[in-house]
Formats: sequence, C-alpha cells, structure tokens
Amino acid sequence: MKSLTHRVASLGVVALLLGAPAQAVDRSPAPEGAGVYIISPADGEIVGTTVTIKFGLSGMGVAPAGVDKNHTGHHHLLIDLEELPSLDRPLPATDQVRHFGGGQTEVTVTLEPGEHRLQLLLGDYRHIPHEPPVLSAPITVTVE
Ligand SMILES: [Cu+2]
Repeated sequence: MKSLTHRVASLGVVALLLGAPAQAVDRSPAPEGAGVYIISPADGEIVGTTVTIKFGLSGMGVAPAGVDKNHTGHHHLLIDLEELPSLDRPLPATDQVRHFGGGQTEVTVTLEPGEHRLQLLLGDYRHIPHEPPVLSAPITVTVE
C-alpha cells in the first residue's frame, strides 16, 4: 500500500512536470482603442436558422492567418462559448471557436432554434489573441 501510494505520488509529480504551463508567448500588441464588434445581427435580434454575421473591426486591420503584420489579425467567432479559451496560446478550432484565417469579415451559419450567444475575438497571425485582447461585447440572438 505504501509503495502504491508512493508510485501514485511519483506519477503525480511527472504529470505536474508534463502539465507545466507552456512558455509564455509574446502576444502581439493591440493598439489602444482597438475594438471588434458584431455589426449584425443586433443584440437581442430574432433571426432565422440561417443567419449572416458581419464582423467589424476598428483601430486595426484584418490580415490572413500566417501574415505577420503589426496591428492586424483575423476574426474568431465564439458561438455559445461559456468560458474563454486560454489567451496566451493559439485558439483551438472547434464548432464553438470558428477561425476566419482567410481574412473573412462575415459568415453565414445555421443555428439551432433557441438563444445563442455570439462574440468575436481577434487573433494574430498565429491565432493567439493580442495584448490586450481584442474581444467584442457578446450579443444574444434568438433563432426561430
Ligand atoms: Cu485563427
């Protein structure tokens, strides 16, 4: 029992080492006053199941992923995401974190009926949010 406890403890140490935070990355700077926002739909709007979401950006420029140019980035649409992903590493690509690495400024999505929360987060050429993060206010739409 004692040795098992010891072994479990050792495994715990190894797991801690393996799970140590990745090296902090240098996040790309965002200029003061930069902002991202959802142009449409409007917060609280009732929309159909197929909805076009238009992305707005001020104080910065849109550039495709992979293009390292100061004060630019590409959009990420967060759909019904309850908790923000880590901001010091590349954003995951999931159904809830959509990347627009081609520099797109709108998307048409199909959403299930009900309430949905939409938010935009700009990422740099590496898909890493800027410092400070350029994050929109969330909006809620009701799909009917
Ligand atoms: Cu991205």
